[in-house]
Amino acid sequence: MKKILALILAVMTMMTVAGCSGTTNDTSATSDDVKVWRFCHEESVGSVQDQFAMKFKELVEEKSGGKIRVDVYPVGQLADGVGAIELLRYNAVNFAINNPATVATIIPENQLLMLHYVFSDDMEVNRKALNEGNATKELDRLYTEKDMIPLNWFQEGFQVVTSNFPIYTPEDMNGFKIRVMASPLLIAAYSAYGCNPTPVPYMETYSNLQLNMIDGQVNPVFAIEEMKFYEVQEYLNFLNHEVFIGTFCTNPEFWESLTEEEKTMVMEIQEELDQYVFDMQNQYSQERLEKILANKPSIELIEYTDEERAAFQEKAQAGYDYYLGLTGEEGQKLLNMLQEDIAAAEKEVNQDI
Ligand code: 6CS
Repeated sequence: MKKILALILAVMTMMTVAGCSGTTNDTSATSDDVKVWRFCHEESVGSVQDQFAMKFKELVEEKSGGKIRVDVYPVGQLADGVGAIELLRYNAVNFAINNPATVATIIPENQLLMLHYVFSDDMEVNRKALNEGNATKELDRLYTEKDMIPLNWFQEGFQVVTSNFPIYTPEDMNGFKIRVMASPLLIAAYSAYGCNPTPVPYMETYSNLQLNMIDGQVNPVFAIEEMKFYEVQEYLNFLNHEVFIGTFCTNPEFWESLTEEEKTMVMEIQEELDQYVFDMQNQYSQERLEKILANKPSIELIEYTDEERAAFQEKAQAGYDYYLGLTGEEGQKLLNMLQEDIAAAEKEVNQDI
């Protein structure tokens, strides 16, 4: 608790020194009566999360006729992924994008979204399941109980394993020291392939790879490009086993302080952003891969046949057992819901074709 208060105090001081408003959604916050909303995320400038935040800023400022200003804090400037959750819950920031790993210790059930091979290979299907399904609605409820309100669940691309040796079978991963985000489920899931999963902060991953403290890591293509992980890795292994999910959140204290008009504006903007971020992650997955190949033509891409993937899928079952052991009935209910959501979305998308 003391640590959280110290973090919040440090951040508030930093924002005041930087000339930002002192209190949230407070019209007296700036001399010209402009309300200031604060938005933080952990990714680089120009990343998927950053583009989302900057578009949100543009739309809020435009639609409010300049009455609201959005200050975006990227690159974990205010706090790393886990720290940013506390800033959001205590309303030191008003909006944040987080991911299931950063919330894992607060809401273990949400690790459902990192189970291997739980999602479809078709991003449109996943989008429908995340937007319209019951599993995210149930997660919304669990998040709200913990002082976070999810406004949008979106994909940032498939997770890709990078390494200095080719990975064709789970056996090739034996003893592989892979950097993962700090989630107990991810540790269990990668251990099931024989890996030695090691949590390392995002911003320290490049230097850990460079110094051979770790052998590889896992992230979407756009992140592998912008964080330069490819410079110190030889293989991109496209297992398509996990989808990186971003959660755009606010908190109840801030939300309740908004007028009905402001709430409606935010909800309309998040709907617009849903299409925007979907198109962007699609475009980034292609463009950033081309950039990696242009900068490092020697890098090898490994793709898998259904049969080769089946060997990984079989091992991935241990991750499900771990998840269900950890979360019990609530976890089982959520898993059933997500699988039904994906099956229903698959049906709908295929009917549309
Ligand atoms: O791997 C990570 O820790 C980070 N990856 C991405 C794509 N976004 C933020 C996150 O913390």
